[in-house]
Amino acid sequence: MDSTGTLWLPPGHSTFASDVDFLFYVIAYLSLAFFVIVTVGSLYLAFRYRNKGKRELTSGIAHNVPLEVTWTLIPTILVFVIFVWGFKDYLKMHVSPKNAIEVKVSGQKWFWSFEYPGGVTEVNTLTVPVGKPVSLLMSSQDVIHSFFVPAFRTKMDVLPNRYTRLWFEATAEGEYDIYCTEYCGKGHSEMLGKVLVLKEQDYNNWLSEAAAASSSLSLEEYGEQLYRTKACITCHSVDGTANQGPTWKGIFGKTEKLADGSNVTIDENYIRESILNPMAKITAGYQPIMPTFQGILNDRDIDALIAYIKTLE
Ligand code: HEC
Ligand SMILES: [Cu+2]
Repeated sequence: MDSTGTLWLPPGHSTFASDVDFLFYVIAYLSLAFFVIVTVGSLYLAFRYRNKGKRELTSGIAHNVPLEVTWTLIPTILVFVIFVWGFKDYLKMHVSPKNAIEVKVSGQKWFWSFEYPGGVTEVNTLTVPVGKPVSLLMSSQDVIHSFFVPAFRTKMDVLPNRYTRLWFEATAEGEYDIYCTEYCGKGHSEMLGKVLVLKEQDYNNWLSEAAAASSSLSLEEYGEQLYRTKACITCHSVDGTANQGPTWKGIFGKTEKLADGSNVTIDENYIRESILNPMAKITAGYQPIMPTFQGILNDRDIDALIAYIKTLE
């Protein structure tokens, strides 16, 4: 949940920000309460039993069981409550969900680099979708750094020769600061980055565009890559064998028979429609089981798949 921020931290924009702030305030105010009790108590006792000039004998009290039990039990219970509460929040923050997007983070003097699924890399900007768990697998190229995103209330050391992990789920689009919080040398204070939180669709578009731009693949090669990475391969063969879906071999330009008895020519628009709205026209002899790729494949991806299909003579 979002939180409004504290005296020390900016407004929180991750799923656990409000939990962290709440527990923080509970501990801060408890400490303040005990500080007041102890300080006021000792001032009072010092004043009440100050040296008044003449010596008085005390009654020789050795102990007071109810009082001692109270001052032992109450703090013990409080400490246990804080421990269990904090431990639960700790687990929540440290065990990443299985479906998290994994980004590889590398810290080095004095910048951050990020590697996304598919091999896209970025420096000092971590681009993520809003409302999706993102898990960071982190290591350092040189000394110890620490990855801190105050707005997400999450921080983790980044070590050489070892992986550490951190995850978060951003709850609002925007740009948030990344700091290195482990003194790592001269440029430490300039080791800054940004988390760019985008709508899921924008993130997907950005990622596939970056992937297309970063690789020197031709449109056809990129299409072949999508065929394999976007699961088309599980249902469509390219060698002529029928699978759960029709083979793609030699289909471009051919006339296809549809389940309703009509015919269509397989062209760019038919392929595009088959990908975005597979239920619109069902190929004769097949079940309507193809999932829609609306929102998963962008225009460039579709162009690439069409280009790839054209190569399958
Ligand atoms: C779960 C299986 C499955 C997956 C995954 C799948 N398809 Fe299909 N696809 C089918 C089936 C079944 C048909 C035939 C029925 C229909 O038209 O919906 C089909 C039809 C098509 C057609 C029309 C072919 C023709 O001859 O009429 C195209 C084009 C197509 N799929 C492209 C794709 C692309 C591109 C992907 C991957 C991004 C993909 N499919 C993933 C099952 C699948
Ligand atoms: Cu650093």
